[in-house]
Amino acid sequence: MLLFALSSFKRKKVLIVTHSGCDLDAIAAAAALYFSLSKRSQVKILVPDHIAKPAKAFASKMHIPYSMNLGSNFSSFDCLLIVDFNSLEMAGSAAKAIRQFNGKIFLIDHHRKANERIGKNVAAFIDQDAVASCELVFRLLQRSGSPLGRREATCIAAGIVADSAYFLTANSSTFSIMAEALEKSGKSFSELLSLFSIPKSFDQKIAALKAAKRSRIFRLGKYVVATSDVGAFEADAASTLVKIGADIAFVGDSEEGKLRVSGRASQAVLKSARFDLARHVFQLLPKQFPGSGGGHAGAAGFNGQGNDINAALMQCVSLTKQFFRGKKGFFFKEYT
Ligand SMILES: [Mn+2]
Repeated sequence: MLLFALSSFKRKKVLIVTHSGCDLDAIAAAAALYFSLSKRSQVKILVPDHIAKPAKAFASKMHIPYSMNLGSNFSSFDCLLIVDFNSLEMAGSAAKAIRQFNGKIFLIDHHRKANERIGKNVAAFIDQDAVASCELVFRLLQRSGSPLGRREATCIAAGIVADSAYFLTANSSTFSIMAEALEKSGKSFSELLSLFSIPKSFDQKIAALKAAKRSRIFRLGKYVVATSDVGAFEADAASTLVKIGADIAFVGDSEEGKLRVSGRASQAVLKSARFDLARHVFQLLPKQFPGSGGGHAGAAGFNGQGNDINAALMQCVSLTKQFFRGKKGFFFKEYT
């Protein structure tokens, strides 16, 4: 369902806002809109607080201008165009100014609708079935009869690759949009990827390999759980353990009384067992260890106080075990 057209922005001062911790889909969707609208409107992009590395690299290579802070008041703009989020919680430091904004708010997103609406005067284009906000931007440009220029097409293709996890969650319509966007971008697929791929640093490679070398391996029914400790890049190392075979990985570090644990889980365990790292492990960790934990089903973390990383990692394993205990085929053993 399309509730607005690009003509709504004609000759207006438009502020495009991405979520805080802006990812590639968000910056690419914002930029596709920016390039398209700039011909007839005054447009700025706001990225509140923080931008992820691939998104930053892409913005720099594509010459996408954005600000990280525009003050606490958006009254110099006629309207806001919110991209890739629909809850004020994701707006970071821009939340207050969005809440107080008196003009019209437009919104494009593919996340689940938040319980609380972002404002009163909102025209929202939300489709949870879209793999990326860039897919929705493509549909908006197409239905508004706006030609897809090289830069817009490049942005749309990049956002789709990133948010579909390199097409893992793609459907046939993703591929037809991708085919058109890539053709109009004038780029090959590998040229597109080079706009946002970040080579791993030396330290990152060592951390991932050390995590594998020091890992403890457990079997939980048909699933493999791995734990490890490294001095840095825990999240990265946990992803690596999942890539090389673990269904669930916990990697942590304790330093000067501070304790951090990152968890990652494979799509297989999320889907077939309905396991949720945030709910079943990380939100429960603070009962034993002072600190706070949370995140998503497949990627979550804990930050707190403590010196005993092994105890924290074993508590993660034990909470995971509790979830699987009583399920068909349950048994537990450590591989040594
Ligand atoms: Mn997205």
